[in-house]
Parts: sequence; C-alpha cells; structure tokens
Amino acid sequence: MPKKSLRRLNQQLQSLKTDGYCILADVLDAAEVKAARRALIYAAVESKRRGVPTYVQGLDPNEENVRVFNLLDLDPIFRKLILQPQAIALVQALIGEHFLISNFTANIAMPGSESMAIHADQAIVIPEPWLQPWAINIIWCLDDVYPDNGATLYLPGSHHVARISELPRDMKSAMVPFEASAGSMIAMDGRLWHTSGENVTRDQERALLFGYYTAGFIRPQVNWNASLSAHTLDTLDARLFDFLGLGATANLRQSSVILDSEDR
Ligand SMILES: O=C(O)CCC(=O)C(=O)O
Repeated sequence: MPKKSLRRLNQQLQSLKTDGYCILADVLDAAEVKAARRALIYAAVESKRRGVPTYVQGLDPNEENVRVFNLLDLDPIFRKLILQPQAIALVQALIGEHFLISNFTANIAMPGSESMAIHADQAIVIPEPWLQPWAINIIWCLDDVYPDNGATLYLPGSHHVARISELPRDMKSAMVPFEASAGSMIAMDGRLWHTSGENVTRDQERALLFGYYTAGFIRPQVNWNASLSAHTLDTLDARLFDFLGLGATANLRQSSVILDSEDR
C-alpha cells in the first residue's frame, strides 16, 4: 500500500478506536451513487417479487422503513461494493485479517419512518462481554444524510460498553446523528449502540446500505449457501467466495492461534 494511503488508513483506524466510527467522504462519485441507488430500487422490487417483504414487523415501527435483504444476490453492483478496497482495508485493520461477510442489507428511510430499537450489531451476534471489536459495519450513503431525513443516531463512546448493565438509562436523548454526503462511507465499530433516525421531511428519502463484517469465528447472520441463488454462487468472485465463508475450510484460517508442540 502506498505510504500516503497507509497514513490515511492509520488515521481512520485511530478515529474508529477513539470515536467508534470514521467517515470517508466522496468514496463513490455521483455516477456510482446514481447507479447503486437505481440498483437498490430495482432490488427492492425484485426482493418483493421473490416473496421477501421490505417491511418486517418487530424490526421497524412502520412500513416507511424499506428494508432490502440479500443484496448480494440482487445485483452485481452490490457484490462489487462489498469488496470495495477502502472498506476491506478498514475491516481488516479493525477486526483482523480473517473476517467473514455476515450480511449486506439496505434501509431506505422514507418520509414518516421512525426509529427502530436501539442496538449494537456485535451484541446481536455474540454474547457479552464485548471487549474487542469483532464486528464492523460499512455504511454506504446513497443520499445526503442529515438529522431530518433520518440520519443514523449513535451513542458516543458506547463502543467501550462491555455489558448491557453498563448502558445509560435514557440512551435516545444522548444520541447524535451521523451526517454525511451521498457517496460517503461510514465505518462503525460493531459495538457502537445506534438506531435509525426518524425521517421528518415531507419528501426526502434516505437510502443507506449496511455491509456487515465479523471476525472469522463468528457465524454469519445469513446462511449464504441458502440465500444466494445457484447462478450467483456459480459466478462468484474467488475472494468473495472466501469472504462469505463458502470454502470447505471456512473456519480453519485462524492458524496464528495454533501452537506448535515446541511452543508448549
Ligand atoms: O437505518 C439505520 O439508520 C440503522 C439501521 C440499523 O442499524 C440496522 O438495520 O441494524
């Protein structure tokens, strides 16, 4: 990696460690944002056609949050985005070289959408105590994101919370929004507690993609063998195949922790 990129990556990693997140502006140009957004709208329609609802009761308070699951199966643009080099560099820098792609979904907060339950993504896949970053979200902003259109709200410093009992009582009032322009990438430590904001605009949508990556020993949220179509599986890029844990030796890569008999 060129020195300049390495220096930048180290600064981003530092922010992730200190603040629990970092924001990279202009990672996607306007044409890329437009193409990804168009693909997302088609993906929502196709997902519904396949019988997967875009509203899940219990996940969001109302139907104005449009959820699109299984993005990797719905358009090649998402298979490219999940491998975006700056995203992968940050994932590996925070949670280690051997990670798995756990999920890739979208949440379009339409006008009138309300906040979902406050959560931390690492807490969903692994029990407490959460002592290390073993999960990271890469959030792709396909619209400008600001408080009124439902910017994601996060609880500052909560990536240092190791147990549920350490969480403050009234979390919502202490939460602050991520603000970012379309084309930005927000990297968020999986331990940071957050929720979707409320979209109180009359007509401004807020489309975000959530690429979720976890340490290689954590079972992915999605069973990719079951969720990807035969066509997608047959045509997967070799690296993506590996990062999805689809290889026969999916969980044998943590070799650094295997001791030689001489080490004992
Ligand atoms: O849409 C958002 O702002 C947050 C979504 C989220 O945290 C989730 O889907 O787990």
